[in-house]
Amino acid sequence: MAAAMTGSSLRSHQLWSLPSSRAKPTIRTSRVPRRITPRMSSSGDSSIDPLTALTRILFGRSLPPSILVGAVRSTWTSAWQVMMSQMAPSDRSGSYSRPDSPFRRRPGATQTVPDATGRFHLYVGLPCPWAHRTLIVRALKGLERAVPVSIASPSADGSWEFRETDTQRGDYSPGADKANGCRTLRQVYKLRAGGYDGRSTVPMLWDSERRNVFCNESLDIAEFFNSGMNDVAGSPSLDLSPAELREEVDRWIEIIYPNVNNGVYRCGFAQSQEAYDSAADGLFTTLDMLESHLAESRYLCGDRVTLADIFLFTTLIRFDLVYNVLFRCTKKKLVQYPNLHGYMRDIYQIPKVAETCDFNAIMDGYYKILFPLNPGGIRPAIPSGFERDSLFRPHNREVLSGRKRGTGAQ
Ligand SMILES: N[C@@H](CCC(=O)N[C@@H](CS)C(=O)NCC(=O)O)C(=O)O
Repeated sequence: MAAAMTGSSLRSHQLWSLPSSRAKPTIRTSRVPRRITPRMSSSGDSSIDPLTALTRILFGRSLPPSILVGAVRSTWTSAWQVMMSQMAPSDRSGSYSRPDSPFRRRPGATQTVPDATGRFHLYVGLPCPWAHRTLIVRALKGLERAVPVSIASPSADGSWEFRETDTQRGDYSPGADKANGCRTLRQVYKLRAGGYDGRSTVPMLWDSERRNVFCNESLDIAEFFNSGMNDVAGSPSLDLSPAELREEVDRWIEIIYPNVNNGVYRCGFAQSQEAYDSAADGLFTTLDMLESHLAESRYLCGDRVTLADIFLFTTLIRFDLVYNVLFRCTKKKLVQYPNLHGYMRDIYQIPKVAETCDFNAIMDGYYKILFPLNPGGIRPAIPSGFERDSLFRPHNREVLSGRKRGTGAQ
């Protein structure tokens, strides 16, 4: 095919008359402006749509007058600001400030809850990077049977709902609320004694015994899954935050959270140029630092995967798919960072991790739902380097194992 695409053959009509058994090329030719003939310049075109007809009556074939552009621009900007302040609350400088999770578990998160099979139910949505953390830790710890999951879908207004009609694709299929039979996540939150009228976010861990929200902060849920349910976990000996590395893990999390995990949101949800500039600077300075660190170290804390890696991974796997484009994290693509891209593939290839990554759900969940950022709702193509095959390419990062290293997270 490549050989067939020379300049002359692209121009040739023969390209379009391939035998029907062969795949048709999707390259289109555009109509080249032709010499004007009296017929083409006539304005009596009966096939134009009503909107085009109206604008032709109002403005002829020229652009709308600047007074109209100005009026539409200020109306749209006001509407945008209202929608943004609802979707992404910001401080006075226009910087996104993520609301705190009201149901926290730290420091009790590390306490073991005995006999916990079936007591807890996890609510997640597949596009959400915070929920994704909990799904990965649940899978790696072998908690699938002990902690059943319900997968919510984003609705048009950005809240979470359960759709019975979605086809079942195993554990990670969006569908009904299996614990409480609710239609929306908001209804589940409201079931708790005392009700609730805050944000109904995922991930949320529901305590079926006490009929209450146990926790809705991903960090706490991940820590609880790591160490609080070992008597019912399939892999109790896997420790993603071992005592000897805990300080280092926490230090990495403290660097990654504001600059990368939340940093991409601070770029995408910025409501002033200054807020965006500062978020983008923090994000890319941190990515550059991580790129150098990961040249020497297989994972963030050496040869062992920790919670810090899982937390970084769920942002990296969405980077070129979403954040680079929709959130304007444009300085570099993740594929331009060879160590970070290899590191991301290393984690993606850990058994059970790839199944938790649903690229269609991720892309739809951002491009089709975050209306103020993408009013047309058009979802771009999967960028190269992020197709499933590329992510399964060998990463060769085993060679870094066993090397002496600095801790990096100072
Ligand atoms: N701090 C929370 C953040 C969770 C969060 O913001 N989840 C988003 C989806 S990515 C959500 O459910 N938003 C719905 C809303 O704000 O109403 C965590 O890490 O668990």
